[in-house]
Amino acid sequence: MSPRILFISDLHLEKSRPDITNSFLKFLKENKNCCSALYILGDLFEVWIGDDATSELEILIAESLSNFSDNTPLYFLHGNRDFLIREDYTDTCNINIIKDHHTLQLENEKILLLHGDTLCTDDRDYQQFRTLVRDKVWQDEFLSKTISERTSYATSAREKSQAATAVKKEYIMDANDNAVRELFINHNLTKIIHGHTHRPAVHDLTIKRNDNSKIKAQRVVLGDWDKFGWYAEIKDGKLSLNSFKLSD
Ligand code: LP5
Ligand code: MN
Repeated sequence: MSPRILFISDLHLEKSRPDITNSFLKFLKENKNCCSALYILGDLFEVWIGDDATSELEILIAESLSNFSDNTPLYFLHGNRDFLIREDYTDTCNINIIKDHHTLQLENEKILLLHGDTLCTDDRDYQQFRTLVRDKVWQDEFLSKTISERTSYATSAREKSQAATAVKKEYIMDANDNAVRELFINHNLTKIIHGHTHRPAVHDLTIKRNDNSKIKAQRVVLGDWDKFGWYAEIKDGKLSLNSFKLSD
């Protein structure tokens, strides 16, 4: 049997959205034992302030992922909301952390997996913020604060982000065409899967190499789970993007 591999991102799980949590638990139940791997490409949680700040929701998700992983390997790469997830938590989920920009080697091809925020190169303010918060020294210092201090920082960061994104031009918050092209060329592959932009789509592209030769390529963008849940699937060697209505 050819492998069936699933990809999801941007669930933004949070206490105030039990519909998303329930739909995710159902998704895990339905796909347990009938796929060969599940990749979570970032922003599984709405906000993550440290592995020591887990409560009921995070524990429930860890148990459900660990249960799913009995027969199926699970992989996670960081998003811009949950980049502080570390092994203390993922060990309890039995999920493997992979690097953002992970090359998945299949029998006949390679697929690049990423969260997608690194492609938004026109968003200078965000890229500056990203560089700051991905720095290990900054992270260790942040994680040494009390949970209550970290909660207020995160709340303030969310408010600032919401204010900033409300007035940013749409194209600034989307993947930059040149960054996409460079990714295909530098990694020498023809398929990438990412989330983050909340613009679910399958982009069929023609990429012009530096020697002017052309290659056909595909960029699959996962959607955020809000009214619908989204997943990409590789089945019988074909890559597709799928959605379903969230349950209550
Ligand atoms: O997340 P989203 O979809 O709203 O927008 C993103 C980019 N914003 C972010 C910021 C996160 O939402 C903040 C929450 C992180 C949770 C982690 C908690 C621990 C860290 C606490 C940090 C102090 O990623 C947004 C992009 C958009 O995607 C589209 O790509 O545009 O980028 C911004 O909005 C960046 C702003 O332009 C500038 C940065 C605002 C944050 C400033 C933090 C200041 C800290 C406050 C301390 C008092
Ligand atoms: Mn994101």
